[in-house]
Amino acid sequence: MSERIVFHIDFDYFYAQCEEIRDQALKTKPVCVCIFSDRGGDSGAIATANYIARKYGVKSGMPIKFAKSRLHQVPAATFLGADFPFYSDISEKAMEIIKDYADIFEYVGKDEAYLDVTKKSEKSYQIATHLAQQLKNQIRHEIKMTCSIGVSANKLTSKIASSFRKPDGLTVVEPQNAESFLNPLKIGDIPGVGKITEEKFSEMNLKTIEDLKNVDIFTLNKMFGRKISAYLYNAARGVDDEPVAQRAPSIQYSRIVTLKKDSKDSEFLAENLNEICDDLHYTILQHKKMFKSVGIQFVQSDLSNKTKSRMLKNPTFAIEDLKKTALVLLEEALVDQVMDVRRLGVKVSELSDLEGQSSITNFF
Ligand code: DGT
Ligand code: CA
Ligand code: CA
Repeated sequence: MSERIVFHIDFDYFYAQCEEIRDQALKTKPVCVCIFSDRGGDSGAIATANYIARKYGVKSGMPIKFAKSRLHQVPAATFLGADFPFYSDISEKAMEIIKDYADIFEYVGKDEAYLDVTKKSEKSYQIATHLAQQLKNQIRHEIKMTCSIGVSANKLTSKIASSFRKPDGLTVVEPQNAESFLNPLKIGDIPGVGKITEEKFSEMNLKTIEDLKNVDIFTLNKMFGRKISAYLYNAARGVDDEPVAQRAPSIQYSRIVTLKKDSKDSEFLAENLNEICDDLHYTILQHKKMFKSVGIQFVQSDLSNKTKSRMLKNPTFAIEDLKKTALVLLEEALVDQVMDVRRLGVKVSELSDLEGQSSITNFF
């Protein structure tokens, strides 16, 4: 494969940073985003935490109770329930910006993507570095978010590079520096190498990627089989031919609001729903989209979620279709509603472009 330049971009402490974007006052406090289980109280796990909370030892996946005890001496520490529609919204806005920087854009997940920028950078690391800096700046200005970018000749090295300096990092590894960049890193820094594999190497007194390079391919084969050992052998040398494959997120637009009061009154909720639909419809038109699926979401008084959605017969951009469907879903959802609703959301998905529709008759 001829020389490429590839970015890996990863948003910093993503869910927690989204909460900081919504409420700037959180920026100076430890913030933990929690996924509460339905058992109530503090049962559940930490999805992520900002870097202030991490200083106190809070980690993704940790029980909420542990995180609270680590932070018990910090009155400002804030624990928030995860608000996935809001994080998706921010992710979509950021991805819209990012994809314009790529020759080939590969969406990996809500906070992560690969970009092949070989053409856009004219194969120059100087131009590529400038491009990455520009991208970071644009995301900072328009989304108010920091991210970390790794730049190298392949996906593997760029992925390692993006997590090399976090948050707000930019790590450029030119091909001639790839091995010296990788050598001192831990074997566990190679994507896909988990705790168990790392432990196996550790028992052989192998810790760094440089140590791994001293293991011959036959030994690796015996330990892991052909496929994995080939991957490890190449990874340790910064070799990876995997192409950046065009992949777009399945886009949806959503709005969610916290109601003035917790309620399950259908008239009150319908009024709010109406406003949310107006707001959401504005976004749909702005992006010149049609939708085929409509959903509503309740965040209930205990922060648990309830969702309902419906597929329409045909794609539409009509606000009447949006409002009518959302209202039907609301009425259905309220039939057996026990708890009050704290937050109310509407989303549309199965989107298609309004432009480029072959015939106007499709609309009517
Ligand atoms: P970082 O290290 O600055 O990239 O921090 P994050 O929080 O962005 O970490 P990352 O990139 O591994 O994960 C992106 C998001 O995925 C994160 O904000 C929350 C979610 N997530 C990560 N780990 C877990 C986990 O163990 N459980 C759950 N439920 N969600 C997780
Ligand atoms: Ca991240
Ligand atoms: Ca990530």
